[in-house]
Amino acid sequence: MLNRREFLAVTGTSAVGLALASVPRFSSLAALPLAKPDFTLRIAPVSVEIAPGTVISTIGYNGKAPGPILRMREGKRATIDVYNDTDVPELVHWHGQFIPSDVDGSEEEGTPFVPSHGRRQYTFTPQPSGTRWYHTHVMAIEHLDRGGFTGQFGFFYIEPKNEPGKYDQEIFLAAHHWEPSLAHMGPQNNGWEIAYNSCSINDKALGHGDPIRVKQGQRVLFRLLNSSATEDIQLALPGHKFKMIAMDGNPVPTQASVDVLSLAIAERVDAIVEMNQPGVWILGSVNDEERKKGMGVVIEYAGQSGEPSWVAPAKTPWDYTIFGTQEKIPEPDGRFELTFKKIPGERVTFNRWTINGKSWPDTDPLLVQAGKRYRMIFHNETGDSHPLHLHRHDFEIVNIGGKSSAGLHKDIVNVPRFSNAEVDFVANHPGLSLFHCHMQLHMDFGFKALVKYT
Ligand SMILES: [Cu+2]
Repeated sequence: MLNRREFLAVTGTSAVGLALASVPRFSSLAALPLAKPDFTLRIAPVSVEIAPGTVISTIGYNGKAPGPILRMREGKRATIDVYNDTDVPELVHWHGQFIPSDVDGSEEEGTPFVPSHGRRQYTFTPQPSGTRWYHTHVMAIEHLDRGGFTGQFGFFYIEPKNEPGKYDQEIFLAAHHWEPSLAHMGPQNNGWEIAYNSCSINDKALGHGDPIRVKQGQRVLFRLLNSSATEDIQLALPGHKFKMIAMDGNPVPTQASVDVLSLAIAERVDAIVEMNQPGVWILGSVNDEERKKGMGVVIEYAGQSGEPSWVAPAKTPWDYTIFGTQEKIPEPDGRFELTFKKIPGERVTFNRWTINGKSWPDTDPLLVQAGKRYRMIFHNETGDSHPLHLHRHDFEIVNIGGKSSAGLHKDIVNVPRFSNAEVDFVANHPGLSLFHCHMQLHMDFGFKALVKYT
């Protein structure tokens, strides 16, 4: 793929371009309630050495990227102080949580920014339980040192009353792409895309940092996150299978096992691996080039040593429906037909994206009434897949690419290219809720709409 790319001279590491008024340090402190925080996040520049000589200069949380794993208890109110030591206003989005719009971390919903060199307190009651994540929700536009391109992401685990499935080790792994630059890819009329120089799982590229140490016979629960701004990933661990426990934090009705995990942008997977093939292995991207750039981690059995092994898995199409059921889904009270199209950037700018012929901020709001069930019918008339996200609610997948499903609740649904999908949501969280594609270049260039309660 790389040899077909024509790299532009422009890179994303340019200085901040927006002339944002700087406010005095901690100017907002006086306005804060006095609640003692359960957690503190500090947004600040950070250097992450993902491999010897490969130092990523980015923005992170608490001096790290990814940020700390925040463990909360479902239903137990939590307060998080967020300090912003950067020169631009920031937002922290609590992805996959049913929380009020004013703390959800979305400008479009009216959440206030964390001011530059200021502080803001987020207080909410976490629900539902499961593997969620927190991340910045600012737009990047042409600034490849902002938004999802940065190290502003971390796990946010909401402990349920009972943990489904027994396991011996719990491992959180967040995959990310680093060092973005603008590139030309795809057809002649296509707009700018993004290429990356390096990748990591957590804060290390493949082959660097400590391996994950396991023992034969252990059941290891992997909580995986694709925190990439723009790339879907596929991961495999040769000789082992992943038994799916939860997708996007929600337990799946059918715990099917697979050789390869697909994670669209912002998706999470909780999967159990039985360690029954002693050796030293690579858990990594099935894409050779991406794995060489660092997308992987070494799994080392006790008493084993040597170079880690990689064996390419057989190609298998990803199919959400094997984790669902074929039960009957109730008829919705209303339907939204949504057609997605691309306005090509013609190699001189970014592509633009439309929902029913309109780009944000002109997209029509989806008007709902509390307590009712709605079906979103997606018509993807573009050559890209789109990881669609609805804030403050979850989707139940009804149909994906012509296959029906039930019982699969997700907060991201990746709609394949030139294909259709149907998802239901129950409008039971009044307040503005943002619906958007989670691909940074798509959300920043028009692919957004609001769900409004009437
Ligand atoms: Cu998209």
